[in-house]
Amino acid sequence: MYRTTPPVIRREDYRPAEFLIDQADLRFELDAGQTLVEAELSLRRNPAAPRGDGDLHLDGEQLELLDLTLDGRRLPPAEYRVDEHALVVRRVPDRFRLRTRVQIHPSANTALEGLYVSGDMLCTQCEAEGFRRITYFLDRPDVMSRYRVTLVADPARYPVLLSNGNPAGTEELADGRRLARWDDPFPKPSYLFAVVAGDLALVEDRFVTASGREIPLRIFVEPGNRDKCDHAMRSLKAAMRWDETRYGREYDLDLFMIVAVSHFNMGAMENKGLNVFNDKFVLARPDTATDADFAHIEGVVAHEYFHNWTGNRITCRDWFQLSLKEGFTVYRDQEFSADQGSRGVKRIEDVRLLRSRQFPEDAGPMAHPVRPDSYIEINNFYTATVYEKGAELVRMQAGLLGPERFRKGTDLYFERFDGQAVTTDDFVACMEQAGGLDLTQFRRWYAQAGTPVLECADHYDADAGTYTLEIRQHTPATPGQADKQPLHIPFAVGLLDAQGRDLPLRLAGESAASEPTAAGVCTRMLELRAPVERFTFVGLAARPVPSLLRGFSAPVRLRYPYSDADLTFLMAHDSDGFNRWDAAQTLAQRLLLRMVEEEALSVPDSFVEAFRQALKEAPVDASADTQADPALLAEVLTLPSEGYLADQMDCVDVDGIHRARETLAATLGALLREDLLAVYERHWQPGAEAGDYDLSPAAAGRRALRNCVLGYLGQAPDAGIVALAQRQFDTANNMTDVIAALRVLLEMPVDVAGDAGERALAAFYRRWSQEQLVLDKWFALQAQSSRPDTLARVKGLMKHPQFSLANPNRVRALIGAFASGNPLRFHAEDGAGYGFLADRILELDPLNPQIAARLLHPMTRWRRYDPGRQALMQRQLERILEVDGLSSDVYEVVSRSLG
Ligand code: 0A1
Ligand code: ZN
Repeated sequence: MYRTTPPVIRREDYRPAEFLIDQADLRFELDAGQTLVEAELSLRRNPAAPRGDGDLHLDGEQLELLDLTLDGRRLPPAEYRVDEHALVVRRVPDRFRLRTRVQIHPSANTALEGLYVSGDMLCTQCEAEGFRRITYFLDRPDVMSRYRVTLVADPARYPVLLSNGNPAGTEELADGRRLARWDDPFPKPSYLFAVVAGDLALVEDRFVTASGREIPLRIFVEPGNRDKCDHAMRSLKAAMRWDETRYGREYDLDLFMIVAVSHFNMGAMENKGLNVFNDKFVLARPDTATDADFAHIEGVVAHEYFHNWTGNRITCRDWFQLSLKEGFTVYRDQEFSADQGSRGVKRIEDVRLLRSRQFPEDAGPMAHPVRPDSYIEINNFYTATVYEKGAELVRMQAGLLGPERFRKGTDLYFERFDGQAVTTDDFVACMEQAGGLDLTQFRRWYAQAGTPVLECADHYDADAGTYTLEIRQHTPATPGQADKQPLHIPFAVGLLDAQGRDLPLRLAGESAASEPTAAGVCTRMLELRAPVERFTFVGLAARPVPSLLRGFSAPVRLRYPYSDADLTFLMAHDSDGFNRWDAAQTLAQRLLLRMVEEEALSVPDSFVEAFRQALKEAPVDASADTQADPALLAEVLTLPSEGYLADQMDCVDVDGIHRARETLAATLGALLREDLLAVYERHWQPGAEAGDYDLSPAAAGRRALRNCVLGYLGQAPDAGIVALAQRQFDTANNMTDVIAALRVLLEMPVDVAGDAGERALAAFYRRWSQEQLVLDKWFALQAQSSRPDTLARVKGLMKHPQFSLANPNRVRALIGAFASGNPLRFHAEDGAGYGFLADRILELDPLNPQIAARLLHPMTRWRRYDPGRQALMQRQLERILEVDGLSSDVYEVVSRSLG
């Protein structure tokens, strides 16, 4: 907690550690109230580091030091000193053993960093700097040690005792306690350390690796959740196989474990051999989890597993290199998920997330490069930029190299750096070498913040049969980075003829054209380097329609003066599924932004007809990545979100955006009623709903389409539509359909639906009041309601017996869903939403600074609103900043946003 300004950590100040810890032997006497931690560390001077003052500085926070010996000699107070952040041992030898004994208090740990209590269990979270709350250590990722761990606890409370690595025996002690030993043969940084103790239920399976080793797979959950682990286990096995076939990476320990905990700040954590998960990314049954939940579980389980190679075997030199492991691992999990279901839909979802989270971040006060230059609190840098933009940088390199050379590059990376702590630059160097490319200019992507803007213009010369594309790039200034350099940008392009077919592509100076593939696709990867680039295609008998930035080949904002007719044409014909979707989004976005400007604007017939056409073609069965895929069609029919529209405006008109979206949806719902009902009924299979539930991507796609259609019908409701939603709510056997129906019922006006929404909500609560993850949905639905009394309702729910500030999932479900998921009500003109959020942040900060800082985000972009709202948000931010003893987490976010 800081009274004065907390220190800034800078990348340029990186120095190798003066000491290394080769071996760490830890003994825990575990108890919720107080735990004793004894550490015996084998230290030596780092030959690669210059000699410092001769003292050893170990990180340590909130530890009570009970005992300290060096090579067996108890140290007198004159030979060491302890402060709030460190233990300094004076004049140590070049090689020695240091033994510390400390006491810590898990049940008092509300920050959920270090060793803490979740429900009835004890667990740890050490990334980024939580290990220093467990014992004195060199708590930095470039110090990699071998750990041997002994856990001692009361077997009645903590029968299961887990740590990293391989089990090394258990003992029953004379005093009735149980002892368990764990040995991790792979050197690792302290942030990957983990301990779990509890009365846990076990689900076990096996995986045989490529080289024939049989690995037990164990998922530990709270008793009562054993029936919700199938999907996580299936995902884990699929991820293990995928990493072998796609990257040649085999699992290395004798055992792999996942533990699901109910109190967790983030999604999950890749601790070596012992991944600890927020239980929402493990537990799922069709009746408790939606298709989106199932997809997230698959992605997160894979992500954490993939970290075993990209993060654990090869880790980060320092926290500025966080994207080394996160960007690459997100890219890997995205590709894995793409291979499990529809590749086209997955790309759309990923880009939607990038545009709705990362683009605004890159355009706001928290903008930072993928490899940041400085931070106050590293926990604030687990961002969409480091993760999602970082993944796009890896994707671009994979695209520039092509699959074979990219695989050579990753093989080289694993071979060269196994067991080391390295930098993003080391990664790029491997790609450069294996690809035989010069990525000097590409490296700027890691150093430069902000989303590049590409302005495209074109010219068709009928006489010469040439078509010239001119592309200008510029990157807007971001805090601390006024001038930007041009980037190396892969820019995928196709040209369509009047029938919508891909044309063969030949650039001026080339002897032959590239021809469309058997599937009719002809895409050319252009590479932009200069601020302005021109490309001339030859041999074109007529003016083509360009399909630009296919597959979203680079994380940029594209500007090209498409006519509405061009967009409608691309939406119907583009061979690139992503661009078909993007054309529909651009069309809808343009119309919506015009409707925001002109309140009375009516929806053009052409727009309604484009939707009608898409609905008419709606098929029953999925065939991946074609127009005929119901999941893809659902994406095409989904209007851009309020947040995304806000990001397109210079001054956000909260009410205008909401009104425009509602008006457009209601118009479509009314004018297309028959077509929508036809699609709904075609995909409504009462037999299937009552009987077996189908989790396949195809079935999930049908549900997505049907629920999208129901959403439109619900915007223009009558008694028939109310009955339809009611029937779905009452009879559906899966959470996807139940929640979709409930959302529609809740949003319908009372004069049409009566109290159907409230009754459904109450029934939902009665059914699920004991299932915490389902209850989170109940809280979130109410917090996201567009009803005028939502804030009052949220305040009421804070007093609900099942609400607790101590559980991050619950806080996110209520406060987070309101502040980030309900722009209309959060940004109410009177500022009540802002005052409410500031109060909650001040309440949470002393308990859990990470969660408090994350909740702040919707307020950090205050400058983008009208003067009235700006002033109201600014006042709340200033009010927060005035408080004594703010955490460094909240201090950094608030001071940056005001700065
Ligand atoms: N490395 C994890 C994310 C994570 C980061 C920080 C945490 O605590 C502050 C917890 C988890 C991942 O990428 O999955
Ligand atoms: Zn990760």
